[in-house]
Amino acid sequence: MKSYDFKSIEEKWQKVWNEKKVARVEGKNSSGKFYMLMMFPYPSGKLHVGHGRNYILGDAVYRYLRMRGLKPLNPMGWDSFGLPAENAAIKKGVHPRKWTLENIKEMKSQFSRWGVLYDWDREILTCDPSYYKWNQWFFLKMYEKGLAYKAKANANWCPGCRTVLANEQVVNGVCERCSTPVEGRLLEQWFLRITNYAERLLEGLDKLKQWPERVITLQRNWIGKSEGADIIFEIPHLGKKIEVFTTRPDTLFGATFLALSPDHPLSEEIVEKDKFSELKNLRMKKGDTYEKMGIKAKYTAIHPLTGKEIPIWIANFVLMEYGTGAIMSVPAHDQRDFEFASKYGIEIIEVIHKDGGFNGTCAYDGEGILINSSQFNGMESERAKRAIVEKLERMGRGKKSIRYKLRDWLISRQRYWGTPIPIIYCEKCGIVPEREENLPVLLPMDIEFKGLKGNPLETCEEFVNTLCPNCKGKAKRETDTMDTFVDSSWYFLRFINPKEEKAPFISKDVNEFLPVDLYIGGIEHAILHLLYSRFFTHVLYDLGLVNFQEPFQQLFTQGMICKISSITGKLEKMSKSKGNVVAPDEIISKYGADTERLYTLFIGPPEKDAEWSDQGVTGCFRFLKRVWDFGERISSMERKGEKVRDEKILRKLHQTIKKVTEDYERYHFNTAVASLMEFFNFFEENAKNENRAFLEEVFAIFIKLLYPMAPHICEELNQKISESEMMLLEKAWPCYDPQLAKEEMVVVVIQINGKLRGQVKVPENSPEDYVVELALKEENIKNHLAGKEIKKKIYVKNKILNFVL
Ligand code: ANZ
Ligand code: ZN
Repeated sequence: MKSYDFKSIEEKWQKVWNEKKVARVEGKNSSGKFYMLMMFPYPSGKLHVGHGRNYILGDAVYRYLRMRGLKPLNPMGWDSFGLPAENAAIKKGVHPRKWTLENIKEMKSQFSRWGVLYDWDREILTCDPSYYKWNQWFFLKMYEKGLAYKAKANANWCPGCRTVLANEQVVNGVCERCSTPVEGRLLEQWFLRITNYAERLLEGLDKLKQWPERVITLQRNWIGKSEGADIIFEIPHLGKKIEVFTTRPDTLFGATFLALSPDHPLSEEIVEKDKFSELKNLRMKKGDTYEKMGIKAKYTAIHPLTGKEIPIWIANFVLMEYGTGAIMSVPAHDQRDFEFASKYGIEIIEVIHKDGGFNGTCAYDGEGILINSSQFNGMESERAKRAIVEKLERMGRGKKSIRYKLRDWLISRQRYWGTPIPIIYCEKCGIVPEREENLPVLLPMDIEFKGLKGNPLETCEEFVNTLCPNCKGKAKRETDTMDTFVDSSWYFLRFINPKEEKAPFISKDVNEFLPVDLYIGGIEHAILHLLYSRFFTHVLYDLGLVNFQEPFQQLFTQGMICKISSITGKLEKMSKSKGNVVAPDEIISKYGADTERLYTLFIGPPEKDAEWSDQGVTGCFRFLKRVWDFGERISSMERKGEKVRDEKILRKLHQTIKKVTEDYERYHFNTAVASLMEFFNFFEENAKNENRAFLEEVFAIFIKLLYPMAPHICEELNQKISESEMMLLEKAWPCYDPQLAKEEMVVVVIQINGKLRGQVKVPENSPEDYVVELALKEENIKNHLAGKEIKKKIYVKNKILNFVL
């Protein structure tokens, strides 16, 4: 008997799959289209087993769908612009392109060693001019439509690196790279007007029935729609008005002061000159993480309904980015206002009454009956909101208003390794978009990186100096590059026509293939990437380039793999920086890729985080070895006599087909593995008869069920025992006989402290959880357990469940 030589088996099949290009899809497939997609990776270097989860899961789905008769489009590419490449370049002096291409080569070979299949003929590279040209083209289209614009915005500026940092690159107020204190700077930057699409992006969420609820909620909160009113307060001494946004116009009579953001355009006009340094200080300490602080203004405002004078404050908890950057403060009914008013001794008036409501120690922010509100007294909050806004509207002092938390998308990066923004500044004509026929605006390659500071494009004469497309006069190019989220906002469209030179894609083809039927990726992309991709698709719909508005029909987000960190000693997401990385190469050379794949799928429910265990790996290896040995045993048996069926094994087999099929349909690979292991144990134990024909029949089905998860070993065994040349990938998924798959029902008696209290009827071999769940629904059991604590549960399969109190 040959022993399980995973190394040569895996190499052999990987070669076959590669050479035959088994995952290639040309045009629309006759068996119906199915587009599945794994979020494409950033080529950061070697992948670890945590990354593997995504790709292995996707590959198991892919192979399963193949056996169900589909030939999904399953492409792969590289999200290959971005900061790590540039940082590596500055540190080591290698060009970002070189660094990136080397990583891609390594990662591609890792994919191959995992045995994951993609249509590599469609591979795309976002850092390639043939790709980023279309980022520029989309930018120009959006510019034409007023969806791309330039404005001043606050940015984190590191004087050390002479560059803008993303929020996550600022650690405790200093630059994560050079530790220089980061400054706030107003810079001219480019934005995409995603806020124009806030309502549509919100409405679109209702149509995404096959997205995880959690992601829908995250997106909804991110867009953050609030309905309320804009109310105008006059400042007579200044002859100006301040507009506030509130969701609670019903509390208007409780507004005892106005609070303005330190960044509010009127802030400098309304504070005394000698308070300017204090104001500056407030600007550095904005938001909820700081203690509430304020400066009293020298002017007062007039309450629109009472006509009373109320003070104006500059307050650090009011943000310029939301609403109007100014609020009416109602300390009795808003906790932040309450804390601020308490600190500075400002008047507090209760206007919403409710039993257990405002009691003077903290704000009551619920609804209730209006008091201290003149003619509105006695009204319910809901009605009062409408009545007060109507009154303000009649007076011209306010109006209904809807606000969103969503901000426009700041796409400017003062960085090299990204798509140049195709804009030219002409001495005569001002801002001029580059002409379409001049695209792509190429990123210059000839740059010295070692020890570099700031954006090298700024000092690259050949890049910056250009001629105006309009007047042919002297002009300079924009040196900002685009956020890399632009690249990933439409790559799923490019996969349809990856080599098209005249357009980003061909609409007719894209409309046939999209939306993506199944999108698999990490929950960390729940907000930005998915929102930006949805935004892009809505815009392309409006441009008439695609005929659908939502790009991803079904979304599956897998959990992360964690391991105890050698640095923090805690269970952490697997990552290089935590010192808890397991390299696939190690596992593959010791046990083979099929073992890694099987274990990765067995590790737990795929949507949940899971802890990597070395014992789990060896367990899976031993299982595959036994499967191999069994296959060897069958293939060494003689074919003689008639097929003799074993009813018991057949029943179990068909139950397993049913169970595993259902698991695959829901991507519950972990329970599919468990069922297959259980079946195999049963099969081994009961396969006493030496009838090859029957054993072979059962085993052939078993390896089909195992195949999507452990494809190499199964292909090899299939070739060994079956007479046809057909690969498993091409074979059909097994069907079960419903009669045989029907599970026997058994009665489990329920005891409490050893006394018989009831019974439940359940399928044979039901797991404990399920039986407990049913038992707890029985009236009699509920009564006996009421108010008592279950100390222990004793479960004897198919017989007894005993609750010990
Ligand atoms: C008066 C009021 C009374 C408020 C009350 C709340 C309770 P959401 O739901 O998040 O939209 N607000 C408005 N703009 C703000 C800004 N730029 N910075 C900080 N706070 C701001 O919340 C809207 C509420 O948050 C608004 O309604 C306003 O306070 C505050 F009993 O106005 B409210
Ligand atoms: Zn010009």
